[in-house]
Amino acid sequence: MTEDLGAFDELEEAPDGHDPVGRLESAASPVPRVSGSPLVGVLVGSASDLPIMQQATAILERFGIPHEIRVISAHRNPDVVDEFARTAEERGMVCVICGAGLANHLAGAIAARTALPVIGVPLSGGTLGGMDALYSTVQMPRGVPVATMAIDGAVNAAILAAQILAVRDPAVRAKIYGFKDSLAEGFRP
Ligand code: RP5
Repeated sequence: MTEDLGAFDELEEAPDGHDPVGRLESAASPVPRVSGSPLVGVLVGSASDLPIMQQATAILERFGIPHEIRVISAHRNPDVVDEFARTAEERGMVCVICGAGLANHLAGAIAARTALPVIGVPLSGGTLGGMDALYSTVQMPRGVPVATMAIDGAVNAAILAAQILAVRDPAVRAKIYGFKDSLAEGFRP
């Protein structure tokens, strides 16, 4: 499960010791452990989605944002999806990231049941290379938006979630600006 964590590896091992998110944490701290009730829920449709979607949790970890990751499928566990979506807000969540492949109905199923913003990540695992998941995530009917990332765009999903939190959280906002400075300096997550 560690084979495809390129973005996180780069954050950890940026050239010249440049650690755009981590520099805002203790310089000595490797990967900060984030505690507290989760503000961001990361859902994946299958355990096979974890290698990509753990790129999102790695970014959230670096930003110091409490989160949880759960494997629940819109098709295989519809009752769990229903329960998660209906209780996420009362459990203190601020947004939900959903990553799934093939016919990705996870993000839409969550968005149908909560007022929290939902970020969808179409995953590339299937024979159509993720175009199936992209279309099924982005082509939501009017009235039920899902903020759809690029295929396998787990890193951007986490950054967008952080930016949503940053609206009300000056500490996270400062980290976002630090991260943007690092992008201007050449860092690529
Ligand atoms: C989707 O089907 C999952 O999100 C995954 O991307 C894909 C394959 O799932 P598995 O057969 O590997 O469980 O629902």
